[in-house]
Amino acid sequence: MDELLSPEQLLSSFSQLESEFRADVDGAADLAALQQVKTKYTGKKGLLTTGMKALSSIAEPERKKEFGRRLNDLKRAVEEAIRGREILLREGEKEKRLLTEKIDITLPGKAVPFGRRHPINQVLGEIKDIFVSMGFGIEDGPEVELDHYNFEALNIPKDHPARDMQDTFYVSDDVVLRTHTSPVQVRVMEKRRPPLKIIAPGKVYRCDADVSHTAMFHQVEGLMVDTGISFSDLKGVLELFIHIFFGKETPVRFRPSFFPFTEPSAEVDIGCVFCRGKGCRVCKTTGWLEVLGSGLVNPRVFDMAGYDPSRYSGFAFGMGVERMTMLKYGIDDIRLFYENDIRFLRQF
Ligand code: 2NM
Repeated sequence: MDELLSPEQLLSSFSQLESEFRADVDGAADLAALQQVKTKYTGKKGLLTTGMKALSSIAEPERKKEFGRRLNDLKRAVEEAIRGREILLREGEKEKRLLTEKIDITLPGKAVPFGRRHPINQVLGEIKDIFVSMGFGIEDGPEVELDHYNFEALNIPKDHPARDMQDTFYVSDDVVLRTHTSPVQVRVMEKRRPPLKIIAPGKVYRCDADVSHTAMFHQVEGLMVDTGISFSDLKGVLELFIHIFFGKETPVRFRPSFFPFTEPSAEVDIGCVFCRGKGCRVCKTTGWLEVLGSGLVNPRVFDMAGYDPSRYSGFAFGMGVERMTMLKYGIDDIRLFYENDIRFLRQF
């Protein structure tokens, strides 16, 4: 069929095509076979395509016209037959798939492994909720902090051991990684007038690492300032917090201590959760565990923040979230929180 045919040859092969294409189309058993039939008739070198080219060899206009019309009709018929067959074959293949690809919808599904919040974040959320329920607002600030806010404004003197390179990460001479979240509270005092009732939760950094210390840990510090705030307010708020967090039967005591930013200062102990106060290795036989530092804000801190110490008083406190979590769940090594051992983390 490649070389040009005479009009007579053309006509005879044409009649043959008319009678044969249906058998070809209907004989195509699948879509691949049908594609071959498609190529045979309407492809670049297909019978109909070459037929069209052969039109030019017919000299007589009437015959040429007649022949052209029949060729066009035939082309339409072929294309329509192929389309029809294609629909039929697709239906059939779909039918076959539906029969063979049956799925058992009664089989149990694949279990999706659920993640959970890190225990430190869970406890951090619990602590925040307790203070929010008492009317404290939540504040945050930079983790890379000026020496001024981290030490100077908190009345921590230049020769204080906390300022040592051994304990503090220095970024430059006057910039440090904050060693507590107190600088957040200093920044808030600078911006706002009393009354103030805030907590500052967040990450802090100390150059330290053993079973009870990591270079990064979490703190929640709190500050309440108003006229007439006394040590009773401090005791009331912290006792209530401990009774909600550890349970209302937990023994609490306040023990005199010292911080440069509070005067007087107190450390808060709870009855040892490991030995129930009998005395053990963890509480070093005292029956008590230290959980919080606290005190009435040092007038010098108020002075530097621009608050009049003769008019305002306030209390402040601070706690380590990792330590609170360890005591709540009886964990003896702080490093477990940061080893990403899923067997440990899954228990919370
Ligand atoms: C503690 C213990 C005692 C404290 C003091 C202040 C501020 F900014 F008001 F001076 N914020 N936090 C404070 C007081 C923190 O942590 C053991």
